[in-house]
Amino acid sequence: MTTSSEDLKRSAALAALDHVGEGMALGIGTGSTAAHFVRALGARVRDGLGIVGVPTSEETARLCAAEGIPLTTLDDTPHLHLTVDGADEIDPALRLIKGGGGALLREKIVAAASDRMIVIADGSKAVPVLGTFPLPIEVNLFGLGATLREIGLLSAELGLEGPIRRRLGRDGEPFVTDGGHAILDACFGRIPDPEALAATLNTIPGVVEHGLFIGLATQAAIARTDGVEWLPA
Ligand code: ABF
Repeated sequence: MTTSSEDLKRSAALAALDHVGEGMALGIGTGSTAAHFVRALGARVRDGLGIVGVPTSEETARLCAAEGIPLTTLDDTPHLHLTVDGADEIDPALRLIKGGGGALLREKIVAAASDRMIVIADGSKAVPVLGTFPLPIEVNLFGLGATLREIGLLSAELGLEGPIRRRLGRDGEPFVTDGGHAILDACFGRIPDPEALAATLNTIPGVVEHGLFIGLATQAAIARTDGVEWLPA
């Protein structure tokens, strides 16, 4: 029997669910892998598990509501025990690219409010070096052209070249995040020094947040056809 990519995503989600316990406050991720986690968590909640969740997007909030998962906010619950979320790329040092789903700002705020973050993914997301997946950068709409130019100039100083494009939605219109911002996708190909790029992006005023998650993930459950690999082992 062949194992589909959805089967693998579900396996990773179920592995993370084993780390969820009674009374936890959870950060709940966004994307198709996180959606498997939400559905499995919903089944546990309906069986009596008492948790409360903070969703990382409006989309996840809707899915949680449909599953009957009790939700709260970081205003009412500013400290979370665990966040479970997907990623677009994971390197061996547990550095991530996130934001392909456009939810990176809330995802990063929620992850930062959590004691632990488990990343769930199929094996295609594990890479030796970040950057094949275009890096999402969330920017304020004001001054977008100037911010894009500055990102290009400062990235080039780090030796990073490649097109930086404003993301469009499925309807072909400019994509707007839950926070009302634009996303720029930076196609660098390889990011040998993610810390340096993250530090540089953090200095640009129009950059709201970027998709480099460094020092946030504590574990990753990576599902392959022969089983779930945990990082660190
Ligand atoms: C979120 O969803 C994002 O940070 C990431 O961009 C995306 C991964 O989606 P999927 O699980 O559908 O590949 O976790």
